[in-house]
Amino acid sequence: MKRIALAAALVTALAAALPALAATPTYKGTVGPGFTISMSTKPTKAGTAKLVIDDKSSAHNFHLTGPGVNVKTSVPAVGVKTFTVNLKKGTYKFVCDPHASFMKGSFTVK
Ligand SMILES: [Cu+2]
Repeated sequence: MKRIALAAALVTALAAALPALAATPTYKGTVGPGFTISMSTKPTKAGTAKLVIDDKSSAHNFHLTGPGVNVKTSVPAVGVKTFTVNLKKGTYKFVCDPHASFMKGSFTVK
């Protein structure tokens, strides 16, 4: 009986934890392979967000800065990198550092 009670308690704890995890919004960013940088959807609300960045070029990177956030992929690295950030009110900018004058974008959190 003890084992069943423990299992039931675990299921209850997991059920309580899962919606919180699932609620973290995920946003995708892409840089390369050409001279392009973009986010398919942009965050608009403050709070924890997961950024999945697909860096497709060894000549570019994805660098996001804004209130409380400064995350980037490295220029020579290629691949998918995930960042968890705590977004606050304000404007966030993403650039490719070597080509920041024209490979850039932004979004505003309200
Ligand atoms: Cu670039």
